[in-house]
Amino acid sequence: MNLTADTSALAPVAERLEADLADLSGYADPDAPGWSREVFSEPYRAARDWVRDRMRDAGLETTVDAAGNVIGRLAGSHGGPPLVTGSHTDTVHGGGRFDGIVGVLGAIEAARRIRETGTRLAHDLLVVDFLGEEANRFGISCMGSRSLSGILTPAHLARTDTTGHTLGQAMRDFGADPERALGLGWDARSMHAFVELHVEQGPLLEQRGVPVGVVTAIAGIERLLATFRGRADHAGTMPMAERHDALVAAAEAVLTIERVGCGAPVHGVTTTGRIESSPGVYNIVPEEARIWAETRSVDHTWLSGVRRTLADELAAQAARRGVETAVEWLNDQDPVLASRSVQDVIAAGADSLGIPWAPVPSGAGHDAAHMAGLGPMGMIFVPSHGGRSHCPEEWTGLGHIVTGTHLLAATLTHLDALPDVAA
Ligand code: HGY
Ligand code: MN
Ligand code: MN
Repeated sequence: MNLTADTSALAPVAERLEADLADLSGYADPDAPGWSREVFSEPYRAARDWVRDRMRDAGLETTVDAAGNVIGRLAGSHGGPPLVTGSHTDTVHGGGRFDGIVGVLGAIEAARRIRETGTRLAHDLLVVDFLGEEANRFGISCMGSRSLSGILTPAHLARTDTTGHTLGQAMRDFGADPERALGLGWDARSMHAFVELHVEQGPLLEQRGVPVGVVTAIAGIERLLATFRGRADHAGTMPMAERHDALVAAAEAVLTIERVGCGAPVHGVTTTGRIESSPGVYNIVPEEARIWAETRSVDHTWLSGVRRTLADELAAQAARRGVETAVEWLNDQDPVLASRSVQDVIAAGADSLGIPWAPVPSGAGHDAAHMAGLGPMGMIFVPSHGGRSHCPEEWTGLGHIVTGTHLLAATLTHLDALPDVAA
């Protein structure tokens, strides 16, 4: 791919990026571990006010849409379908300082460098801090990008947390307009292209000693709630062979879920995140148990196969113990391929800047997966130390963030120069 623009001048101002990362990390829940900034929390609200100010300082015209997405716009010379970049600033409970944050602050710095170098883009550039990317207490992830891609539904808004509060109420309390958010969907192909900078959240780049990943696909996510119904009995008198122990059946299922998750051809994982049983006392054989699990893969066929395998095996294993099962599935998202064209532009941009790169799948979900419905999508990964993420130990060195931000600015400039970007 022959790129025209010389993008070496778009290198970020490392000290400014470092200061932004430190400032944003300061908006965290003092009573929670790590750098917790969960969606709808007060630290999250304050952080987004700060992000909006940073966008303004960068010369972006800022708005907050009905879904609560904070959007900064750098006007292009001839408008048309915008170039879009961005990520999220909410964290998981006990999260770190880089997941999502690198993509928002990197995008703001890229926009600053494009302006400061007098680089005139043809297309408008939109920098987005998407509302609530992380799976929240309502069980819904990527609320802001779902709204923009037209897949936020009334059923999503009606989902309740353990207190009976609905997602719609939480969005309203936060200042969003959930009913209008349902109709916010942009038209398909309404973007020139979308590129998200993100930390890898896995070990591949660091293990290979490569500073940049060009994402090939984003994993699909299927979640399940399995309920096991056995029989309560006296724990001291009922012989072992005559029990219908729901918790043992659930524990066996957890090991089956782990076994089934091994051996995927490209990328596939399974995780049981939670187990509960009742009545939950020493001297009664557990009558009921529940497990919450998920399976992910970039491979649609493998993912569908795992659903069938788990449904069959969990029921058969429990039945051998005289325990009934019910498995509810929730599709969080399907696997999404990154645009070949955008991957090629990222790779060519890296080559022109002398940045080594490698193609990598994303086992993590991202707003990019939903934005792919609106135009050609690509992602740039930078390494996560030890592959750790969704924990206070999450770490990505400033050098990697500077490299990724430079490549983001270059990629946006190269994409802008293309009359059209193939999906
Ligand atoms: O769960 C995920 O993959 C993402 O971090 N929300
Ligand atoms: Mn993320
Ligand atoms: Mn995350």
